[in-house]
Amino acid sequence: MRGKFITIEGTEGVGKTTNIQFIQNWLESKQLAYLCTREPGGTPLAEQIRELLLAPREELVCDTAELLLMFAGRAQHLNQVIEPALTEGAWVLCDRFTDATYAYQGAGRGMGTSLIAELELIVQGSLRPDLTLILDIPVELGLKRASERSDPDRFEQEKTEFFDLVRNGYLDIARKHPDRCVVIDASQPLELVQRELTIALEAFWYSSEESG
Ligand code: Z5A
Repeated sequence: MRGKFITIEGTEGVGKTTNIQFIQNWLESKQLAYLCTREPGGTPLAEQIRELLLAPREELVCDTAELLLMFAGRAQHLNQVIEPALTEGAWVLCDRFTDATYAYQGAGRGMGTSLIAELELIVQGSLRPDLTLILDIPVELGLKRASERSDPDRFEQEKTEFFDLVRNGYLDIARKHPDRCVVIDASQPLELVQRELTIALEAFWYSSEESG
């Protein structure tokens, strides 16, 4: 049976990395074969594209170049890693996917949705995540958490207004796709965030067991 595709999303400092380990423990508790991966990245070539995208640089990166690099990495990642794993029956847990493109490039950079939707169709065909966990946090709190962690990459150097647009972009996606998106208040203490994650994962697990 084909595996399930779970993505985790959110703006800066929402705690994706922290909670991915928790989700991996949940997948193990269900004795599911799974693969954990990330975007941009996930294959040697796509990881090189990630380095190009995240490195702070003096040259201005134009929005279209940024968008195409995101989808170039995604095409490789899907072809080499995600599709083969799902076909073999493994569950795939991916740290960011195309919703990040709608939120960061579409809403944050102001590129809109139509070009992204075209590229999504070319690169992914009908493939979409089965479950998307959106960790939501007020932008100021997320930036504070992220700043205590490491030197800012090219995206983290953006202004608060950019991340407000990104956050609204994610909330729009959740409104448009309530069938697969669950928004979790990530400003809560970690135990409460993880309790909500467990509820969402268990509900998804039972519905996928029922549907076969
Ligand atoms: N990007 C894009 O533009 N378009 C695309 O299509 C894709 C990506 C796919 C790299 O992503 C960049 O690529 C990203 C968008 C862009 N922009 N940036 N920057 P990334 O996912 O690799 O980078 P990231 O957003 O910085 O993710 P991260 O490293 O996973 O960080 P995080 O979500 O903030 O997670 P964290 O390190 O677990 O948490 C941050 C801190 O908060 C840490 O000290 C935790 O201990 C703390 N924390 C976490 N949860 C809590 C709670 N509940 N309470 C208190 N403290 C907490």
